[in-house]
Amino acid sequence: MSLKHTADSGATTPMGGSGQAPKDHNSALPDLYRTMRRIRSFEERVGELFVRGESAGSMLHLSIGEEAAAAGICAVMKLQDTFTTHHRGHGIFLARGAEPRRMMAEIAGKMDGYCHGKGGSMHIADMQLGHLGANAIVGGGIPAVVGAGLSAKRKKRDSVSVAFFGDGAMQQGILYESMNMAALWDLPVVFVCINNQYGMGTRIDQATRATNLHERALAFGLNGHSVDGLDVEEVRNRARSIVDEARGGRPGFLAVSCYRFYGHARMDKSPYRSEEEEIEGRKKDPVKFARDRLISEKLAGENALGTLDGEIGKEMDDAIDFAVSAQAPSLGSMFRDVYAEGEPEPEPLKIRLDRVLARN
Ligand SMILES: Cc1ncc(C[n+]2csc(CCOP(=O)(O)OP(=O)(O)O)c2C)c(N)n1
Ligand SMILES: [Mg+2]
Repeated sequence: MSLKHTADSGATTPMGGSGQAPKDHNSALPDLYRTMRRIRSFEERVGELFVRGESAGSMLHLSIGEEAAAAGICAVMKLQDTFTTHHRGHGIFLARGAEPRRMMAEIAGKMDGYCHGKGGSMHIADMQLGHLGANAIVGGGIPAVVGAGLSAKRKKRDSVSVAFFGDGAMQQGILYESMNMAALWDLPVVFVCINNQYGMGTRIDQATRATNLHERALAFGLNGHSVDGLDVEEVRNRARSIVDEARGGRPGFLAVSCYRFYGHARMDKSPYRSEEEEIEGRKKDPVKFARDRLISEKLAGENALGTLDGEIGKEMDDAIDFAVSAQAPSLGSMFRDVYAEGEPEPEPLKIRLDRVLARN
């Protein structure tokens, strides 16, 4: 899938099926639903990759329940825009046009991955798609968009840079330095906080008294808003004005509230929250909400949606098969693409270790 599909052209193709005539030929909802459905299916396969022992590293953070933030905001970004993500960024990259095969291969630590297996789930990047990098340090990706925004402004490029991060980053000082500079220099930058209510096992109201997150951005002179991440169209509409205004030099902030359906990472069974809470939280399902609306608005029928789900399932099955059978990087390629061209490569660890041990 190319970026063209996810960029909001305003002219989308509603899905027919079940003999129902599409009602609104200009609705973006079918495309938004498709993006969210692909994210959900991809994440389910990532979980499978882990269970099969095929993922590189033990930490995998799924964005199930957060699909509307990724789909809604990426839909209003343009091809030339750039972004960074936090450690829970698979869905955002998919919504920006990443190929599932190359993403899955990266998560499996294989040569065919976006970073030849050296980035993995939490450090994936691709300059061609404007992905300036996922980052495992909470808040770590935020300052990079200020630099990208400054560069775009100085070079008079029509490009917005968006930082995606979790509610945990709202307690990090780097966010405030970044928001301050973006506001002071009128940079084309947007800060997006995906508020899934938890930072690992800590609920947001155990981490801060100030839970109206956008108010902090307002205090810095940003165009700050909050939106409910249940309704992807609402997210898209709110994001559109914020991103458009940022393009004109008014930086923005958007907090999207949602619920982290599962544990922090694959090993976490969420012992710190009750079953009742999880059942209630998972009712806030943006994929189901969009599906129900497609049907009630007669934008799609059950049959067409079933066919679409099947197609997406196949696409993601193919991605996991591809990743599992792909080649692992060779030991000799350990430092390739890690240092700038012309820089001397460091001594491989094993050689260094052997040398140190031989000295003692
Ligand atoms: C600076 C820093 N402190 C602590 C950690 C450990 N850590 C990893 S993820 C995480 C929680 C992040 O929560 P949030 O930002 O809300 O993102 P979410 O996992 O909910 O998507 C923490 C504390 C870290 N990676 N970086
Ligand atoms: Mg969180």
